[in-house]
Amino acid sequence: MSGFAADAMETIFALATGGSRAAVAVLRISGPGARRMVEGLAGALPPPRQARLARLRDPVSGETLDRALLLWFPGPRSYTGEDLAELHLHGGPAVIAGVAEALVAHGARPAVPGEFTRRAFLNGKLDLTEAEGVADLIAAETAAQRRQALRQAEGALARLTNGWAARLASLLAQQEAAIEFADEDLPTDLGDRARDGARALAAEIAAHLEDGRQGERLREGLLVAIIGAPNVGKSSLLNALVGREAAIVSTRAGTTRDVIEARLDLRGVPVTLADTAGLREADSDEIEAEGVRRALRRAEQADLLLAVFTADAAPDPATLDLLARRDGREAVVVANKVDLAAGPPAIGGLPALQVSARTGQGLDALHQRLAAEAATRVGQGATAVLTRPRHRAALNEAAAWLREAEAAPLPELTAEALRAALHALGRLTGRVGVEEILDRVFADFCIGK
Ligand SMILES: Nc1nc2c(ncn2[C@@H]2O[C@H](COP(=O)(O)OP(=O)(O)O)[C@@H](O)[C@H]2O)c(=O)[nH]1
Ligand SMILES: [Mg+2]
Repeated sequence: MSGFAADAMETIFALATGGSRAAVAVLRISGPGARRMVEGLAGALPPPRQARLARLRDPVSGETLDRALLLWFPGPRSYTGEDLAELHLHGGPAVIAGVAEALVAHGARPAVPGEFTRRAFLNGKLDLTEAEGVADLIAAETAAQRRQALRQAEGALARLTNGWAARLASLLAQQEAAIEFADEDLPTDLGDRARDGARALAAEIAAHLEDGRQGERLREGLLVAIIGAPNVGKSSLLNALVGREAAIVSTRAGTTRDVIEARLDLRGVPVTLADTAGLREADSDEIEAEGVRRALRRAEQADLLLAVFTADAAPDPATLDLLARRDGREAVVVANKVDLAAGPPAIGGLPALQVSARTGQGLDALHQRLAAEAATRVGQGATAVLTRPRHRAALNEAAAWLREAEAAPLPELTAEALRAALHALGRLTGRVGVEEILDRVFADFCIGK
């Protein structure tokens, strides 16, 4: 912990905007030296949270480096909780380099990735799940991802977890009271109440765990694997769906050898479409054989299979076999090349969408079908609160301890398990302070001791 204290003594700076050339670059400076450094650069600070145009000067030569907008956020009312200044510079590399050098001359150092948000966390401005939400918001590629990340950054999971932690702490307090003051004049059913409460809480947490991993899937994006025999038009369909030539199309069977992936925004849901090598025995060609192995692996990992057949030939056994063995996972079946022949209405027991990658026939319907499948799997980012495996692991652990608390044969063991459950919730938010919560709960627990 002393490392953090030493860190917090340092004043850090970083570009808040991307590194490429732009009209404006926002540079943030945070830490105890921010006031002195910005005064050194700009002369005087504007009033808190008000923008002012300022001439920034080199501390040694006095040369003007830029005319910039300056904002001042005195701690603790800032993103990091520390004194923080924002410089809206002209976005050229020489301007940025000049100001950065001047800040280093004043004793600041460049921030490491995530350091501003780390300081915000350490100063209690946000918890771990909110910090993760901020990271997700910055990475969000689609509307549904943005919605989910924003809710997370605004504390959806934090509020839920803190609510559970508060209830859990009061159960623990009751249980400990039942143990410690066993011979005093307390309600005798405190232990039962704690166990009932543990059961209810475990059920509530379990309900949130049964969300079909929607949040995690939305965050990562849905993986759709395109599978089928060589030459049925898998690569052509990928290209048609993403609207560009992402994969090479050729009359030569076995052209696609590695897995080619393209991102697609399906009505707000991010989807990775994986085009794979055609499924066939490729004993003469080692590279193609490896391509087929990769195709099968990707098909195993996929959330959804897009099985492609060609309307002008019988369905190939390898793809039919893979479809039959997809254990429970959804598959969309397509009969391609319907410009050459009418396709069968169903293949492998599933209705076959009639499409032509060449003429575009049926592609809208395919697009809609995929979007609907994606939406049922990940939603629109409006409900799920677990967005990372870390969240799931912590809640699984908490629920397991709660069940243990309920079943424990001794009051001491129930208390022990409740405490462990509380710790698991604490790790989720990064606020482990069990003792702190207990102190608070005990404080208004009326026992004359
Ligand atoms: N007539 C017709 N030809 C197609 C269609 N889709 C793809 N092809 C052709 O079929 C061949 C194989 O296509 P490709 O996308 O490389 O198939 P892949 O091996 O499954 O990836 C190419 O010559 C394509 O131009 C279609 O809908 N109609
Ligand atoms: Mg191909």
